[in-house]
Amino acid sequence: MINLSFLQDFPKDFNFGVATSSYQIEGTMYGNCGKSIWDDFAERKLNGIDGKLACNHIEYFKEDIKLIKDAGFKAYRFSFAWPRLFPDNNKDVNLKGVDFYKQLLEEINNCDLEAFPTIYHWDLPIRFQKIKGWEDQETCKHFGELSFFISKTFGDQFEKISTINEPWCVSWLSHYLGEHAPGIKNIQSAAKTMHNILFAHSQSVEALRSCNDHQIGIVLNNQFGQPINNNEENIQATKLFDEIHNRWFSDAIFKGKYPELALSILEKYLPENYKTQLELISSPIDWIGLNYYTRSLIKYKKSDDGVNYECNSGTLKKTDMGWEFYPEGLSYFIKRINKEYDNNIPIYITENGMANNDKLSLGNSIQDHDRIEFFNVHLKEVLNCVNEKLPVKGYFAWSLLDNYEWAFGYSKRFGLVFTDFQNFKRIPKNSYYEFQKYLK
Ligand code: IFM
Repeated sequence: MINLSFLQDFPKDFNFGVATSSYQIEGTMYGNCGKSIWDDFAERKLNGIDGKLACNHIEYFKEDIKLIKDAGFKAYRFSFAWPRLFPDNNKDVNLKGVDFYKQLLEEINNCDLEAFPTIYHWDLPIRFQKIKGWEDQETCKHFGELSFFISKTFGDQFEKISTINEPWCVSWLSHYLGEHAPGIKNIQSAAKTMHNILFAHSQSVEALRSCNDHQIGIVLNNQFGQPINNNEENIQATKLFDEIHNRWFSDAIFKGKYPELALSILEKYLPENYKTQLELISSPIDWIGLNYYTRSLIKYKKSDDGVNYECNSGTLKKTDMGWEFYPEGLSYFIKRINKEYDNNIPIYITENGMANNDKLSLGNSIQDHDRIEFFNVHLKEVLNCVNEKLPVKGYFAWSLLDNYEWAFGYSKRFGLVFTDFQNFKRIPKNSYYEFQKYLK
């Protein structure tokens, strides 16, 4: 029987937590929240399926924090919604928004959980899209101001903070592949945002350092790329995939440069002073967050813009997203960060989890056995790394609740806790109880 009994073998100070994000759970119709690029994208591209209600976390947050506490987790990773704090412009703060995050942080701390806030998890106020959003460095400067505000207003309630969640998704997925808001498909926009989102990170780090004594990180989503076979052109294509998806961000942050192959395609679209800005981008951080889900099989495919690859899925067991179980990739990236980038930096697995087609069965139980297996195989990789004395300090399951899974709306369930979207009832799944059994 697959279980999580080996959680007890982790060191006592290892930080187990759960993660969520603002737009995915809060509900934008509550508390004077302003509109974001996701409201606009949902209206244009997703038949209006948006985060208006989501999990109504705004009203249910105390219940949600209690669920985290009762499972025995020690940390909670969440994000601030920029349009909730500044709905109409960059000056007038929404007191209801401030009040919400103050209450949330108070509740987290009263429950002896460690708060791990993220400043940006994709809900950019729609007003910025009028100046081309992340394509314009004005947005980055405002992001620095937002970071300062957050640190000054809430900074006594947490030690660790991350600037940006998954810069690859903010840039490539949203401006080249067009799958996320604002839904642009254009290499020039993609290249600009690949750089600007890192510049925004640097503005945030500078603002946070000027204000408080936080331990600052950034959260990168790494995906393992494997050539579909050993043909030389597929091996090269995989190198390019890895540079665009992964190394672009880690090379910039830890080495102050961009990787060669990707740069040879994207450099012509970058601002002239990008090298000077890379100096700021690579200013030291205190920890790194790694989100990990799956691998892709990479095949050469000619494209006019030079992005000569396509991603395929293999034959391993898959989640409801169609993503293969490939736990070896998680330890691969932990080791790579440690060996190739910084052999001291504390690493937190800030997201890992799976979508499953969960159904309520008789007696309100949810038998998400596959999810327990997913956590089992991935957490074993993490434990091996800990035993090899790699500086992995924590692991956050994605996600506490079934929530708004972006372009998939409410159809993909990632939660340890089932959300009934009709009445906001929360029903812990078997995977929740499995963590509880060994963490409590
Ligand atoms: O739901 C997302 C989350 O917002 C960012 N990382 C991946 C998750 C699953 O797709």
